[in-house]
Amino acid sequence: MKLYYSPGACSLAVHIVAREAGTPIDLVKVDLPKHKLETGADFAAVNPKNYVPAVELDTGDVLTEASVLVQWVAEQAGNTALLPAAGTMERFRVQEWLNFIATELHKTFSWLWHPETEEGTRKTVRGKLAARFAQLDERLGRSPYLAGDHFTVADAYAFTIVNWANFLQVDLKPFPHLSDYLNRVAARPAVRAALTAEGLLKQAA
Ligand SMILES: N[C@@H](CCC(=O)N[C@@H](CS)C(=O)NCC(=O)O)C(=O)O
Repeated sequence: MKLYYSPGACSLAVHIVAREAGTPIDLVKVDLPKHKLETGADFAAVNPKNYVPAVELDTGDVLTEASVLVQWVAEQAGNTALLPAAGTMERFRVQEWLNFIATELHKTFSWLWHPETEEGTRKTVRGKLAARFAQLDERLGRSPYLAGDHFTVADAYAFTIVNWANFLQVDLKPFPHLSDYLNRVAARPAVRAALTAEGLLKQAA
């Protein structure tokens, strides 16, 4: 299985889940501004949507969308801690969070990555994110992870997106439970391994 990724991008969520599940993956780096692979090949030939993450299966099938890919990897591994069994309330809770992260956080946050986004829009985006962070903070004041007592695929995705705050000067100080959660998730061995493999964390000497 190949994971097309860019360091620290939303593809990191899929990478983390693969490492948490013990699923071997081949990482293929994508130059996002150029939409090229390191070989110089066009990424659009793999994923016509031209964005990461994309997973290429051994069958040659290509699957996309972060919130779906994290579920696919956990399901293939049969890991019901990362993704509870289909049809259960616990599964729907995880999916509820995945959709929240995709639609309320990920795509809102994306605006801050674009240099052409104007200051007025940036201010609106920061306000919307602060409201969503307050909701996450409230939740994480009641349970250690989003869906309850255990780390799930929703936490891999939430960590990946909320961690962008550290690169985009978004203040997390007003959200102590969320800040503590980010630190706890960042300390997980699988997360450290994924960050290190993406060149975002120096290996201990
Ligand atoms: N709907 C997609 C969005 C993926 C996405 O926004 N990917 C970003 C990186 S986090 C990207 O590759 N952007 C490059 C581009 O759109 O040109 C998903 O949820 O996976």
